Amino acid sequence: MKALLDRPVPTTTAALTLRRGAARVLIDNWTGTSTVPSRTLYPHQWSWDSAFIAIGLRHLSVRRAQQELESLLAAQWADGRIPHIVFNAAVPHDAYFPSPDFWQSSSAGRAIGAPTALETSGIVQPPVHALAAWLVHEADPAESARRGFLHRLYPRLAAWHDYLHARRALGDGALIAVVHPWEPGMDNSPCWDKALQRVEPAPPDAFRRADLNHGHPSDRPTDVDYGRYVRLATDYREAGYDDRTAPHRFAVEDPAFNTLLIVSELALGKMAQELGLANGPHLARADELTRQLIGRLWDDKAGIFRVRDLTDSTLVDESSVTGLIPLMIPQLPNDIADQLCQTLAGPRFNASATQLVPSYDLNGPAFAPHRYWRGPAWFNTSWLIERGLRSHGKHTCAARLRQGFLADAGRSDFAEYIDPSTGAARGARNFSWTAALTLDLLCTDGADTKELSP
Ligand code: 9WN
Repeated sequence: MKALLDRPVPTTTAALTLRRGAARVLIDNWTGTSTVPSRTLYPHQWSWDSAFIAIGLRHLSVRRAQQELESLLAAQWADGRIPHIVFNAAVPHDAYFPSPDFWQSSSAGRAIGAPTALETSGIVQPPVHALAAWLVHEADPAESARRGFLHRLYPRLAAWHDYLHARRALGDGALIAVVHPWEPGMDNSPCWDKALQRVEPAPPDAFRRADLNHGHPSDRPTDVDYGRYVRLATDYREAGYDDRTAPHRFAVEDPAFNTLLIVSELALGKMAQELGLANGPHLARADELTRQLIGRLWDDKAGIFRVRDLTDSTLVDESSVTGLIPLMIPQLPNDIADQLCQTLAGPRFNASATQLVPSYDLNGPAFAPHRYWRGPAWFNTSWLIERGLRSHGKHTCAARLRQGFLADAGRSDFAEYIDPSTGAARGARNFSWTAALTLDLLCTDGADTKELSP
């Protein structure tokens, strides 16, 4: 454990204290093979959490960061999907809902290649993994080469992206659709409300929530939301998790999910180059997805990207943090990047109590400062935006966001999220991605992000 704390670090006392606190969270949340997001609320391995965690762990131990990603990929399905949860068999079923006996992956998903030796969920989360793998590789290229890290990861990550392109381009073009509100990782965002209205909630006595054992009901999604989540997941399971036959009564194109795929395609392009392989489809896919993201989701009048509801093919008239994350795309036209920066600094997202970016329009009709993804400011989305600002040369805004992030992370005991109107910590404390991304910001300290430019 001491060795983890001994890698080179920033030197001011405050930064050292913050770094030690963040490292402590990651050490405490390590299970031996991966890191739980939170010891209380989320006692298993989550897909996009592990990618963010690996990005931070690389500053403590590159080997551990590699293991974080490799343990997740060990649960990849034969059709290429990376499940959103990998269950730890040693954790009692009632510690988290929905548990393995709800998803039944090894039996219900068997025909399409779910692993038989472990249990997972059947849905996915945003594809930030290839970006994470590339950043882990770059932290120590010699160690990466010695262990054949990219060599092992590249085909698996390519299969993951192939799954998304082959099975999830459900609209009129190449953009990927998410089919459950847990898939974009922003569970109860107001952006899903309209599409969810069409889904009949499962009755409350059909399931028992475990999140309320640890989280406050006013912070968490409502029971009606949960009923709809359960209904959608049950329908998917009953179709054997097969996208060719599943009803997918909720299907939306989400800007952040597609942005992370674009950035991860660029990372796969870099990996192919490093491995001396042909470039593959990655750069062409990134270009085409970017073109369609702008064509299908950009709302020029509102200065933000919108979610597209595929049932009636309309843009959802809500402004959420998801619509700012395309700033991460290096080839985003300058005029769009400029408009996104204005939106970020304007009344919808400029919170009084924090520099972090609220998850939803502060003046929007559904704004709720405590309730999960309906207002609170999350650290991972702010980390993505900080990176985007830097990649577009907006260094002053990026520095302000970075400083605010670090101050709030320390002050809040690495909270899951904070109330943007009071700055109060909410949700779980000692939350892994908050700690991991704190380490990353401390250790990269505004370094260039040009590495993914095509
Ligand atoms: C459902 C683990 C996950 C994050 C998600 C966040 C929350 C789960 C839940 O926790 O979702 O996947 O039970 O609410 O919304 O982004 O990956 O930290």
